[in-house]
Amino acid sequence: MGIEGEYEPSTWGWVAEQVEEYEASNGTRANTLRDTGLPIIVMTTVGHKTGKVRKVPLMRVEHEGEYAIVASKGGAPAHPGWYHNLMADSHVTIQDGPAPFDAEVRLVDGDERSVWWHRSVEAYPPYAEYQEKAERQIPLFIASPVD
Ligand code: F42
Repeated sequence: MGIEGEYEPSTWGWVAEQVEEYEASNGTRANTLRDTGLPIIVMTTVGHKTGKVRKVPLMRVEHEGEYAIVASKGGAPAHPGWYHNLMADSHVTIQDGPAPFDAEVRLVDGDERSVWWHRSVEAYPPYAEYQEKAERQIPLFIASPVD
């Protein structure tokens, strides 16, 4: 099914460049966060206000084919813009390697969130610092592939 429409790159240059190089290389380049060497994925959403296609690199937190989507924005006080896109429309595409696939996201809480939060911090330890810094609970979605 995919997501179609006009792509609007992020206003953050380093983010837009990472997406561009990741897609151009089918995920073989720009597939880690800067100098951390830790792997990323690229999630595509539709802007709930603009209708434009939005692409966000995120840390790769995978478990049995599902992915954590951690709306940390580096511990910023406000949720990232894409959080609102996911709340309005749960359909996304995820690229983790050469080909994107369709997925549905759902916001999780309670025990389920705890389990995935631990997995997320294991994959990318700075999430713990971001949570301490942020005066909000960092939203965590799970993305599950759909046919
Ligand atoms: N961000 C995370 O939150 N978690 C991660 O694990 C993460 C990892 C990561 C790895 C590599 C990398 O390059 C970036 C990484 N980021 C991570 C940053 C992430 O990719 C996003 O850039 C970041 O979360 C900020 O998202 P944002 O949507 O707030 O982006 C800003 C800069 C932006 O470009 N915003 C747009 C704008 O014009 O300001 C709006 C985008 C948008 O979706 N607009 C909606 C629309 O309708 O089009 C409206 C949204 C609304 O506010 O209601």
